[in-house]
Amino acid sequence: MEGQASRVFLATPSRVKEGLSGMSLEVERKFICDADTLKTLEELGAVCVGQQQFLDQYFDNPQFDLTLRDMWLRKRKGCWELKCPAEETSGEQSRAAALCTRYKEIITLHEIQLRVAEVIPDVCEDRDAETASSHQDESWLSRRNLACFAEFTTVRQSFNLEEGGVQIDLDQADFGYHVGELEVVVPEGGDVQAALEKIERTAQKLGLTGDQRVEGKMTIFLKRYHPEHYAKLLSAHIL
Ligand code: V4E
Repeated sequence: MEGQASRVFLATPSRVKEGLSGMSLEVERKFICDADTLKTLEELGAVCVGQQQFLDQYFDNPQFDLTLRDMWLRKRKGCWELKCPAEETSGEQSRAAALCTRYKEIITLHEIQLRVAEVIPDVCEDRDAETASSHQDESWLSRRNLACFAEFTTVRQSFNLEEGGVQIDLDQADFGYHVGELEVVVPEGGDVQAALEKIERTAQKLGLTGDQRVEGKMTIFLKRYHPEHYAKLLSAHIL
């Protein structure tokens, strides 16, 4: 299986973690999944730990002020999430690390609004209104001219191998794109290098030998359906 990409995300991907004040680090590597992937997982003794379906809706303003800063605001399962680039940490010079990108994932609505406000000014004078908003109240979007630019549904199957800590997700997007992800969540200040090594070992077990970056669902979606937006992100070296 040629062609894969790794990413590091500062993240709290599970809703269960929403109450925690600390931020965790999510290390992620995409890979091409084909008809043999499930067979390989089976042969390796991988355990299916769940299947889910979710709708992702991504938001930006007409100038693409968020995505041109590599900030990805989305609504998934009724909850807001913001991914933004994280600073590089030391000791990540390996080949696996060279394939990584780093993002913080913020899931607290107020924190998301503060981050968005740093980039897009509020057209409304009443700034207090924002502090009162909820996941249901979407007036903060219009105050910043934010609208949905991409929407797709994913069916995700998740697997674990015996060596703990690496989640393997096989995603099938409703616009006909399949992609796999190897993911390790590291607590804030945790050992990123160890996570990268775990992912590398899992990648080797799966036979992922290539070192080409594999495109994510959004990249393919924009390329197909919003080529102008895609071209801007490409020339800004975001994608
Ligand atoms: C960060 C990002 C985007 C937002 C979507 O991120 P992604 O991890 O692809 O979402 P998903 O649903 O597959 O995973 P989950 O969040 O459920 O773990 S869209 C583009 N980016 C940037 C980006 C990049 N520059 N390079 C690679 C390989 N991936 C993403």
